[in-house]
Amino acid sequence: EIESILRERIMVLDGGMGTMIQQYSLGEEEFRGQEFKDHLKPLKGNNDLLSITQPDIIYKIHKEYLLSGADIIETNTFSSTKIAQADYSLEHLAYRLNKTSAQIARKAADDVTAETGSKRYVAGAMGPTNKTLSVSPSVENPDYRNVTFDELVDAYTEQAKGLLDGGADIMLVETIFDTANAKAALFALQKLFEEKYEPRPLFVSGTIVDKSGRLLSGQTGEAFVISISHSQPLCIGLNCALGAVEMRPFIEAIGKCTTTYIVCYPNAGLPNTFGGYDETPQVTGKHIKDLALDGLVNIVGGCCGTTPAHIRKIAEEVKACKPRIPPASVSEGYMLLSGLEPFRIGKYTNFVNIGERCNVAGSRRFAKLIMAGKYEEALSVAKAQVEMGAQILDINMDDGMLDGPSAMARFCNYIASEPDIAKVPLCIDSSNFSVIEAGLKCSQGKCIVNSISLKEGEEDFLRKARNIRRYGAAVVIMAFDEVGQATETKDKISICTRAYDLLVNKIGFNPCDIIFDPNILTIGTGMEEHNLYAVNYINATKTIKENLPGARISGGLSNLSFSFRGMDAIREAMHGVFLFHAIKHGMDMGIVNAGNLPVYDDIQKELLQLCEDLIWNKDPDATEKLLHYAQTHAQGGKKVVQTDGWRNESVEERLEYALVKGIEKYVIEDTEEARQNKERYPRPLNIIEGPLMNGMKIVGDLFGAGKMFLPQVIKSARVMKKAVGHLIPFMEEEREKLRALSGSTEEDDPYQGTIVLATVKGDVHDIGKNIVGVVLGCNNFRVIDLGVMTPCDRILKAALENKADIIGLSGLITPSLDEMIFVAKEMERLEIRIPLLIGGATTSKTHTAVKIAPRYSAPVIHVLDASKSVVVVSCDKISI
Ligand code: B12
Repeated sequence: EIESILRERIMVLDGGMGTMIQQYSLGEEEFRGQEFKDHLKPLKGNNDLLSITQPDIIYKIHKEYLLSGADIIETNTFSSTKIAQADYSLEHLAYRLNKTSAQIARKAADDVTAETGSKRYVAGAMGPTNKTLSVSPSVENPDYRNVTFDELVDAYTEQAKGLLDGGADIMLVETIFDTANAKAALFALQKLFEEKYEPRPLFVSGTIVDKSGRLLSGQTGEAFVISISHSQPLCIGLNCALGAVEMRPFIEAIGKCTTTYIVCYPNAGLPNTFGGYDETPQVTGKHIKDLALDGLVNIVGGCCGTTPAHIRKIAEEVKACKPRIPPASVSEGYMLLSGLEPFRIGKYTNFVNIGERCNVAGSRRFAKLIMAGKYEEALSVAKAQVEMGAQILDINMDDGMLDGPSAMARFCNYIASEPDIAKVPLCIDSSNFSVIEAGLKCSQGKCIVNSISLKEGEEDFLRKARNIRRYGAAVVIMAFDEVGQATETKDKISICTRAYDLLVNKIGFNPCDIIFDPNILTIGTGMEEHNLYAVNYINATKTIKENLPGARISGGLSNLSFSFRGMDAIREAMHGVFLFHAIKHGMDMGIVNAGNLPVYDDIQKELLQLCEDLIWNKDPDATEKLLHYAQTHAQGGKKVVQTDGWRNESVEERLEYALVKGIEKYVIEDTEEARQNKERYPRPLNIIEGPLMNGMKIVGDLFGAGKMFLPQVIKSARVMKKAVGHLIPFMEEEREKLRALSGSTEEDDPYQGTIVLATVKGDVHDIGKNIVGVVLGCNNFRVIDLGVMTPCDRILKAALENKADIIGLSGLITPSLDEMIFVAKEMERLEIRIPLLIGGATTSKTHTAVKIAPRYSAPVIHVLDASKSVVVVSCDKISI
């Protein structure tokens, strides 16, 4: 019913309750009423209690909002959980508070429905409580929490029961500043809807605390949407903390990443110095109308500082506006995960590295630290992996000497305290389901569970899967059933197919949340029956990917080479070769030691052939031969020392080699040698655009072909940056010379113009953009470089503040193209009239012309490389 109204028009929610109550200037006595006159603690300020002690006032406020045009009113239950009521020693009252409040709101809504003939609804409000699951209240103990997930689920269950029994039509989890708390509320609601109550539409509303665009617990809006979407809300949105103007970019960002309807109920502007709100109904109404006119909202209302007058104005303003049409699909076919930041695995994602080192069974160093209780130090293991390119972190605490659940919870809490680590999603890894649950209960992001299987039968499997879904996680399914672990291709396929069928067709599990692990088993053991293990994995992977849409494939790589323990060079070569083929056949991700994977093309030819033979089982003596190789060639299996033979090549070849291999040692020396060759490279920029770009192109090709992995590309990027860094002073010197030649002095305005440069939101590539910045800087442009992952509003704000003459956007991944379109659209909306430059490897002349330029009526120019950027920005025709 509500959904059909939402398709037709923008609905209106009520405004602030607290502000309205304040107008009654109630004293302690009125808060207490008859019933609580002897209560031991002060009760003034416990607004929710007024539903019991002053029900007429609450009814009147509801009615005022309804008569002002609100379609939906919120129950007076923001703090009606036993956790929040404990402040007043009224925890025992929680159920009654909720039921009574819902009944009052129900009556008000029904009365106004009868009076006006237009149907009104009651939203059962569930607030965040006064405790946060993701943030420690103690500075000294980052892992300490003053509430548990289970306590929150229990409290929210009781609250929800009261609201539902009292007649709420909608359940509204709101003012979320910690997604983990919200996940507990959603967990409670999902369980109630599965077991006891007819499901009601769910609205989920987060609170972005400031202009950083993050919740208090550190998540971005998009990561928040990913973390709560498993609960299938009808509506997602934002409320509180900001006014409509400040909220706009975040509402827009959220709207772009969800197919749900959007609810927006901001404060009446930002608070003044006394904490009050000055924004008038007219101003709030206008801002909300702007959002509506731009098709960004489906439900609007107000939060702190808003009154029935605000709601009346808002209702009037949006009456004639069309509602936002939610996109039919967003990230269709993508696996969506989140830490503090979103992580989308889709077509453009290369192999995903799951860092394996935070595993007590797999890393001696990590195990030692955990056993000694040195969790803070153990965090450095996690951090190093993220720095080396791990995009997800596997955490495993399976050791007989550890209390698994508490070790897992403690480490996850520590991770939550370290944003550089917490930004990536976690993979909670255990063979014990209670350890898995302990990890999920401490993670605000959308995690991966590693793993469950059909080992204990279907019932156990589905029970665990349903539970995982309530926690909002993706899941790894091991190819293991009641009979045992699948080793043959056909068994791997049939177990995975059966599991998929149960998950997708029986319980409606999202297929994009399923990852199969068809078991990477050890080869080269000397036992004939193990010879086909790698082949079987690869073949099963191919069939599973072809036949089970949405599902991904993962695996633990180190198992493969277990029989070559102690021979790191051999093991790494085996891993490199295996991954190269498995990825081509559909392997999406793997638990690997990020940073220790060799480049396929780098593996010494003879070793490569031996690994190929072993993996594809082409030679019955492959194991023997590989062992022999290890003993004779690789210094007892230790890593093969890199020789300096390449140093004899030409400088161009040396630079290329250093980039591809990620060797920093000689790069400055070589760059300098190239620079000295003035005949070939008259300008330093020629070196960047020549040998350095050529090297990066090869890196890109190898990366695209699955022959190089992210950690290695990071190394290449460092080498590139070092080389460019060496050239910068010379480019500046060149600029000074040119200035002197042109006769300009220091007193003259040194700048030809100002350009704001940024890599767009969601994109981390900055090498190209930095070069453009240097080149323009050296050509007398004032460059304001906003860095990477820059949201549109920051770019435009910087352009306006600095009176920029040009905006330059850089982007190297496919999603950046859409972001660029968005920036162009926003520039048009805000009537900015300066030229927009588009650059970066994925951008193109055609895309710029067909997709970006039509969105913006001022010039939009695609620029192929940094040297062209000078010509373009100096061209009179583009300035207006
Ligand atoms: C280095 C690199 C990385 C480094 C980036 C380090 C850094 N600090 O920049 C790291 C390892 C972090 C990385 C990460 C990823 N990368 Co990457 N990366 C590359 C690589 C190999 C080289 C890019 C580069 O620096 N080139 C050299 C510079 C100088 O060239 P350029 O940027 O094009 O810039 C020139 C011009 O385009 C122009 N220009 C650039 N910007 C601008 C702006 C303006 C205004 C103007 C005028 C001109 C201009 O001037 C520059 C100089 O002439 C490319 C491969 C490639 N062929 O591009 C992949 C590549 C871009 N990456 C890719 C991918 C998929 C990723 C990841 C998603 C991988 C993953 N699985 O997670 C992540 C992205 C995460 C994210 N959210 O952004 C794909 C993108 C595919 C796609 N179409 O989406 C590529 C193409 C590789 C591939 N073949 O698969 N990557």
